[in-house]
Amino acid sequence: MNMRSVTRSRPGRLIAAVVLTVTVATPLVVTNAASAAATLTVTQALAAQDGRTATVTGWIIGQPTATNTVLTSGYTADTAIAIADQAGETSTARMLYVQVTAAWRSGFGLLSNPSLRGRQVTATGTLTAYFSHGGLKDPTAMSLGGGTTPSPSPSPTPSGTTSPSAYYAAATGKTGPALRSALHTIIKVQTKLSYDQVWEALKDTDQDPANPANVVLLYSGRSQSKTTNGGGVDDWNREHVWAKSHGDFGTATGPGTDVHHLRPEDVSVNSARGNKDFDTGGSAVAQAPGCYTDADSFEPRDAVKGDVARMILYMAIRYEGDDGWPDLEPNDSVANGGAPRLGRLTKLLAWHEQDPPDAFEQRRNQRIYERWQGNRNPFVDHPEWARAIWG
Ligand SMILES: [Ca+2]
Ligand SMILES: [Ca+2]
Repeated sequence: MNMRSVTRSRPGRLIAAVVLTVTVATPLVVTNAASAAATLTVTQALAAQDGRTATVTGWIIGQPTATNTVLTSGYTADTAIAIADQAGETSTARMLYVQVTAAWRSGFGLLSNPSLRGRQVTATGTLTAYFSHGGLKDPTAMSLGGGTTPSPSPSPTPSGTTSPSAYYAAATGKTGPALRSALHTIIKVQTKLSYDQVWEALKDTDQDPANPANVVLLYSGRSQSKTTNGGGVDDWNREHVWAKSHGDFGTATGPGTDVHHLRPEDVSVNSARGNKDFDTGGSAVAQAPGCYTDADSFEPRDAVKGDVARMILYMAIRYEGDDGWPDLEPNDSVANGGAPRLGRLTKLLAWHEQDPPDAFEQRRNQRIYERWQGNRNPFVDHPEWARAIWG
């Protein structure tokens, strides 16, 4: 049996082109859009494998036959399809395996309909493991969309994302400890990246809006080529805004690879910040105009003071000590050492208010949600929640 894994095949494309004309003549839209619930991307569905019912949209990649095997030609059954946020996806880790139960096989099985590879599909069902892999089972609705040609764009469709109001439904109207707890439950559902994947993510999340070949460095504000990442002089590397020694979480998959607080920064500026707490004052930092540092603290430039604060507040709520990582909390000290604490909270709250979220920060939050982790920073979406929790 041909167990070829994910590869492109030119003959397959030619056959697909011929069969497509038949598909167009007999539309396969079987139900109307199911439920009023928001539609998830594949990234979000992979982050929410908790048995919930959800509607997910993605591109059909092939037929899963084992945990890490997806056939892209030579299909053997109509019983399952693998879908992804990008039509050209090749990593099974970024695919959702969708069970195709009997009622849907004649319309959506790849053995019967090999031309469906590359088509966009929307399915409603239970988010739970399938083939020991992120899955959607027992579909109650399936439909095709997106036209007959896969979008050349690598971006998922903005319309396929949950609106912040639906995302935060369980937190709405709460305050204090109840709000903290509701937000923690919402944002801890996420895809976790490897430290290597963080490079790729930052090139997307921190892209210079004026130059897509560049990223913008957090403290220095410099726009710099995405490809100059590394450890050399004037390279950019991965700055942990919540310094990783504060809780000693390192760079294993977890808080040390959570891109909500990881940012591109010049190697020497990253070093100048080191693991210091945040506070005002000190002397000017070389290569980072507007930043200051002294023996025990670092002050970011005005334009990102609020960004820094919201990243720290995110970390406080995301990490509550219940999933094998330390309970991270901001406090008012600048002598926290290795404790899972970061200061100074009073300054961070003031910075949060003087520098509210801007378009760059909002886009970044949205990209992390849609494309990388499937979770959001609540303080970018709802700045008022900082005072609702910390007074
Ligand atoms: Ca800002
Ligand atoms: Ca915490």
